[in-house]
Amino acid sequence: MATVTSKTLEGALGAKLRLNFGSTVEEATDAQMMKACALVLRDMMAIREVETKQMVRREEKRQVHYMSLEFLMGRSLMKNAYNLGLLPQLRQALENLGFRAADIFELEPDAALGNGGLGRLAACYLDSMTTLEIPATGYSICYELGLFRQKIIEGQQVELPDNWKDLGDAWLMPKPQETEEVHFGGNIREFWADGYHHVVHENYQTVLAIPCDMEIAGYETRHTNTLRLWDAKSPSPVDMSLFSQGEYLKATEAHAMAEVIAKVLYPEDKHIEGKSLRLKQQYFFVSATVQSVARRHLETYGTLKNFHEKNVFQVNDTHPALVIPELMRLLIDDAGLSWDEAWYITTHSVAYTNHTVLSEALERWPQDLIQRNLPRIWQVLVEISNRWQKKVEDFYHDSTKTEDMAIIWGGQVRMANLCIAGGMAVNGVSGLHSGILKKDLFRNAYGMEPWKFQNVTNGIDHRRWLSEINPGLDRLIRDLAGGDEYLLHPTALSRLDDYADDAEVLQRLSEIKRKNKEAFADYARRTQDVVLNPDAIFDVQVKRLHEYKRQLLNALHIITLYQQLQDDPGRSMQPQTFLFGAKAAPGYAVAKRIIHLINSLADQINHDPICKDKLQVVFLENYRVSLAEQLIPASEVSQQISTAGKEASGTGNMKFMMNGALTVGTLDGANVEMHDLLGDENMFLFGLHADEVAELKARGYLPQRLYARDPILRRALDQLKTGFRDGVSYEDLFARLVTGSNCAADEYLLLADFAAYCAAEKRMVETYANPAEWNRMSLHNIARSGMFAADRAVAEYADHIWHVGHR
Ligand code: 26V
Repeated sequence: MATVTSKTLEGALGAKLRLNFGSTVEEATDAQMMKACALVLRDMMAIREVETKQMVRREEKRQVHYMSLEFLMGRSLMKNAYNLGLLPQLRQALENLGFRAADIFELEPDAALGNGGLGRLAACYLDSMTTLEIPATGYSICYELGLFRQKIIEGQQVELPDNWKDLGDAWLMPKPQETEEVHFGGNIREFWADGYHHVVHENYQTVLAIPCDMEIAGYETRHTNTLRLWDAKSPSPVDMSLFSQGEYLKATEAHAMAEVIAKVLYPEDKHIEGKSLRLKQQYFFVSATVQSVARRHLETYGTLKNFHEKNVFQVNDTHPALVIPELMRLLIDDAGLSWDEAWYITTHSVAYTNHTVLSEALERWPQDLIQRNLPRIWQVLVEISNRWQKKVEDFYHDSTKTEDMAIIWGGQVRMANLCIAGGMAVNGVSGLHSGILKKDLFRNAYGMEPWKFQNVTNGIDHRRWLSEINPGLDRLIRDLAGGDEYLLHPTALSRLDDYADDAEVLQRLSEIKRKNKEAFADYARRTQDVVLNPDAIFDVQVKRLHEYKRQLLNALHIITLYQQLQDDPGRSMQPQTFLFGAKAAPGYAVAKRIIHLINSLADQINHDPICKDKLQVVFLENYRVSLAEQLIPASEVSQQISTAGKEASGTGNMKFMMNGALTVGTLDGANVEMHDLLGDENMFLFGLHADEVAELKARGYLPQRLYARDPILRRALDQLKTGFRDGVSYEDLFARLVTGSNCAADEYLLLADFAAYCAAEKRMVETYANPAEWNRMSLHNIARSGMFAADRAVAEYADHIWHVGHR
């Protein structure tokens, strides 16, 4: 392709504005300009996408189908321009046309089609799969409303709808000619004819699945992949037979049922509710995907018998688990294969990643829900379950193991066991987590089929999460570590270690951080209406709000610091600014109370003159990808303080490390691997280890004792009861930690880790007083972070699970 200059882009943008909005450059609003930019880049990617598809077909390559109910994409304009190598030209073109590039970028809404880590991981992997030139497609639902927008009103979370498509749909390309039909309800008729057993699904309701494709550009490659988002439509606006009988409302029911499927992303990320709509979402996107992949395969190869050689479905947690019975159904009912042939193909084309060990998040569906909504899938599940159960019995001859490994049991369908039975690989997302799967959660399955179990430690898109969002640091790395080599070879970052004692380099690093802090303070003033003190340590905890992540432990420590300051208001101290960002699932009452508490505490501290220039607490509203992109480069301390054994991996931890923040953390998830790379001396580790947590719980954990014994802890906890100047008492949170109510007190062992946490924070602050030491540690963190690039993780999937080649 001819080189694209800013002039070419100016011409293309002008033309788009005329053709799509009937507007001149002078008349165009920022929003129109943002859309025009998206459309111009989309055109370029569309051409490449066609070429990529032709190549994949011609060379008969094996393809990866990454199935996930969530893709937390965030913004795409800057990212796509960056990957296409056009970011400087686009900036220039916008300025030349009289627009502020930064304003245009900031106008783009986040595509928040995900809750948190699991969805963001899928987005990072799409980037890496494309950059590594792996033929891959992501599949999900084209939710009309993404994750809710959070407002804080009087200290409390209020949820507002996220209408992202108003502007964000510029990236979507509807492909109505590739619509699939998905069938719900009805009944199954079976009969014998011509010596064959026939199965017919009758009286079902049809929902149309219409693909809306989003192109994914790779970095320094023409290879282009697709994120296929299925939109749900009813085949007819009304049921004419009911309509003509005068049943007007009833006539529109099917229509409403169909279209509600793609209405909204479920905002619960750690708790499953057996909701029929959620099941319908899952089957809708699974069935549409399997049909569309099989259709393309048939077009290319004329048979499905080699399906597993050319396709692999990666299922992101169990949410797409119905891919297993759906593929079986299609191979048997539609393609006429035998059960054994179909099972061989299925169990050689599905791989499962587990993302949590929390029992409340393990999917189990009431069997009657499946029976009613998916009658044919239910039959297939029963057969899979029976055969699996027999295999387990023959292997173990142990009824407790049969029960533990069962797929259908006690009126429920257990999706993780289905994935283990029907998949060729099962992996966890960090060394510790994969070990827990083998030793604990899935120990019996591991005992029977150990070869299926693997680990792939998570990774992040370092081009987005370092180079794109932290241009100052990017420049330093290019100067020191071999130019842009690290962008495709992230371990080149390790060359930074050569400069550990170079005072000039360390000085530059600290100036970059200082600039980023000032830039964030500016952003926070504009968008959050808070004034941050850039002389203070930026100590940050941003992630979904969950008790196991222990935001409340962070808050208790801050209460202690405040109480110490009250005892001695003249005390000189290193100023600290504690920043929080977190959304709580709307139905998770305790999480919402913790948000309220943090806001009450912030209100108290920020209004107390003794805290001026010493202590500050800020709850950032509406934490999301685009806010993370501003905040992380400015952060100095990364709080990763989950109860050991609970956080499967964490990926925020990696983003902070890569941007030179130092971690205060427990030995949990990928923190363990960070610690392996960094040693005790380059992070602030504290707290019980995973095995100690288990032992303590087995012995009988008594938080009341800690409350009685430790006066500092007791005083902080008592403050929860008293509350703060807004007069709200947090006695309920106190009870949850100390006395327990309907559950055991302090499930996540905050009290057990409190003293160690305070000590770690103290070490951190002491180290901060020595800038040379701090900057050296920061540089070392960046240097060691290459291991956490998604490119490494995706290459491991490609080599050990998918068996596909890559760049
Ligand atoms: C569960 C459910 C239950 C039903 C409603 C919707 C929903 C959505 C998500 C989930 C599973 C959440 C699991 C999850 O997000 N795990 C996170 O995955 C990250 C990527 O592997 C990992 O870094 C985090 O440690 C882990 O908590």
